[in-house]
Amino acid sequence: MQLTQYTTLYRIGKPFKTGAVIVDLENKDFQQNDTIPYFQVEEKDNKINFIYNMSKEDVVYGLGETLGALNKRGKIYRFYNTDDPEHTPEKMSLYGSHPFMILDGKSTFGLFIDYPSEIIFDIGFTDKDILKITVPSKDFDLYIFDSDEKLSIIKEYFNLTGKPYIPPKWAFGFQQSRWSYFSEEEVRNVAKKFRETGIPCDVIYTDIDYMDSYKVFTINKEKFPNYEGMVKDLKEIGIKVIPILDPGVKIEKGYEMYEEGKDKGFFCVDENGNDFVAAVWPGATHFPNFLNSEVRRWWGKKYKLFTDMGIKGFWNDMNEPSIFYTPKGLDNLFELLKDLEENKENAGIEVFLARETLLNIANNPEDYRSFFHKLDDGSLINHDKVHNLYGFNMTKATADELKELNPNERYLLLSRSSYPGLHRIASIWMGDNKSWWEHMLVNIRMLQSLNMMGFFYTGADIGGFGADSSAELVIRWMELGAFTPFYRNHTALNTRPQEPWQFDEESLNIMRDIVRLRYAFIPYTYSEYMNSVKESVPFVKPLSFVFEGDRVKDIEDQYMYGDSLMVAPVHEQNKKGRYVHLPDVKWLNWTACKYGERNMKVYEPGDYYIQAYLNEIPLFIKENSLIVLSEPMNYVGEKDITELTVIGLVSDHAIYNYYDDDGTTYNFTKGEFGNLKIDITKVGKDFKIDVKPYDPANILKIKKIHFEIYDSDGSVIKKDMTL
Ligand code: MIG
Repeated sequence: MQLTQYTTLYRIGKPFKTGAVIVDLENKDFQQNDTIPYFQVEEKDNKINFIYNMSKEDVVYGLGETLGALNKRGKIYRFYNTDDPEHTPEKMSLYGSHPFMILDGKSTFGLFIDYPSEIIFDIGFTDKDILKITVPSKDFDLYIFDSDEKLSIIKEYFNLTGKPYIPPKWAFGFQQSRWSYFSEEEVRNVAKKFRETGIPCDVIYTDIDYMDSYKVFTINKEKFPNYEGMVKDLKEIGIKVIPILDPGVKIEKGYEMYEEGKDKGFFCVDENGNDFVAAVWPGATHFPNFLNSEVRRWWGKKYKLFTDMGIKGFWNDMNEPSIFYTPKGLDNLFELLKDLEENKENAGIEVFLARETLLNIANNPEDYRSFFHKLDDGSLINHDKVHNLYGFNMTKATADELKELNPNERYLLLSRSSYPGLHRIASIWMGDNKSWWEHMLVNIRMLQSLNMMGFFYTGADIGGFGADSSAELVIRWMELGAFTPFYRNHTALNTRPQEPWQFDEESLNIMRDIVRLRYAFIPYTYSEYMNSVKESVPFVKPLSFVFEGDRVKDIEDQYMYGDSLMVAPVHEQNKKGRYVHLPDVKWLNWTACKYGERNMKVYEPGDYYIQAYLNEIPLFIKENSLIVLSEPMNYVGEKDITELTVIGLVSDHAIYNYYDDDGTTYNFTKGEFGNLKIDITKVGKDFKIDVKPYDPANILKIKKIHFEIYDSDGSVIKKDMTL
């Protein structure tokens, strides 16, 4: 892969090889008195600070899975992967670390720090005009992307770290989950219910309760007497089953994973060389040492339990790694409680201290400093130094083995924890959000920031994970989710059920329409996704990546979904519409409800209040661009797509590059894909339509195209074309 002139690597010390990058750039070894562009460099207390004076107009983009605004100014972000189920605005860390940002304003440049432990970005929080990046280490790689173009910086970042992961096409279908479906019967019933209610669905997840005592790579035979049969039967109706996997291996004599891991020395060790103990779901566990390639191979082979059943999707959870407590942490707590009990007559502040200790017993920084990884060269490294790589390497174990088993077959693979580079082999969902309206906005912003990092295939738990949800919230979130690549309704233990039929008849009908609309959009979504990966352009883009000017920089709750469609979800309670900014060009407003019902109106650029009742989501097609739709189906690939509907607002000329392939293999890399170059030119009051197919491998089954082309005055011409 060729990188252009404007990416420079500044190597500081002897960095750990993280696996984030796929090219070795010639580095500029950084010496004490060297300078790097844009930043003032300061060495203090074994930390290196990079300081930049921001101008008023500077906007900071990126940083992937972080809370707060899309413009990252005004907040501190701390990269140290953590399992925090309370995504409240002040939080600085989540499950993944993505230290890549773009500053756009007076100057424009990009920066990526390849360092797998704590990094702090203070972006105008402590001092409103100062960007201060702190790395508490003298061994890391710093990349500066010196370009004025945000999209070229991103392209360069993808050249450096690799292209985004491509899931199978069915991964764009609707997915249902809950913690937990407790039995085989329950899973089968959920599947049946989707087909009975006519709501399309492609995937159902089984959360931790399918396991025997939370032991990874086991199945609870009482609750799931025939997991394999369930997988096969559901496949018959187009539903794929995806199991969850946790890294912690239960300490239990006779349990294969435990015995093998112990015998082979595959677990992380403590300072005395004993297998490190941390408690997670199964109680006391050992953590596999995923930073070692032999361990990764061992772990990867275990997925065979599922791949033998025909399972093609996996969900790697808890891999920050999440720690509920360690024996040491628990002992500290008991000591404190004992003191408390002895002095209970006078207990005051001690109660609060005990409470704090109890809360901090999970994911305690000290615990992360107290275990070690044996690397391939036999050396030991403290976990803290490579903390952010744990989930990446667990997921690498999965991906490598899936590729080994079936080199030409795509898989759906989600990880909760991540680091740059993971985006090449898998993707992430946004973790444990809540059934809060505020978290819809978080979802919309994070979707854009994650796409900048190459996590194109992502989304949040639709309806919210923690807390109970209302019908209205689930409906609005189902609308938003219909326009995110990963579309999964999921909720936590003991929360109100939120499958589409759990509310009332009217809500069910609305949700059916939404999911069907999603499926009608799959030809467009898939085509745009594949084109985005090919072109190295984010699939979801902020408006400010497409349009110029200050106004669009403030728009964070509307986004481009592919090149032609702008989505403006309603994310507030009790609203019957919302304000929408329409930049620069004319837009075709399709505030959509049902794929077949189109009440389209042409809008001039400007700001509008757009009406959108509960069953409607505001969608806008950009002037001189096109979208393609098909009839919805029960699941992706249920039927061949033989007819397409092409919709657009053409005031001049529009081209659409419709792409499709077999959806399950990598044969597209050998030219086995189909293309329709749809070219529409306005001629007087009419349109000239030209469609050029490229289809050497006979992928396309399209026989007929319905055109529905709007003129800037709102008039429409409909034509059919037979291929
Ligand atoms: O601590 O497996 O983010 O999606 O349902 C909770 C149970 C553990 C966290 C995941 C969530 C999943 C849950 N897990």
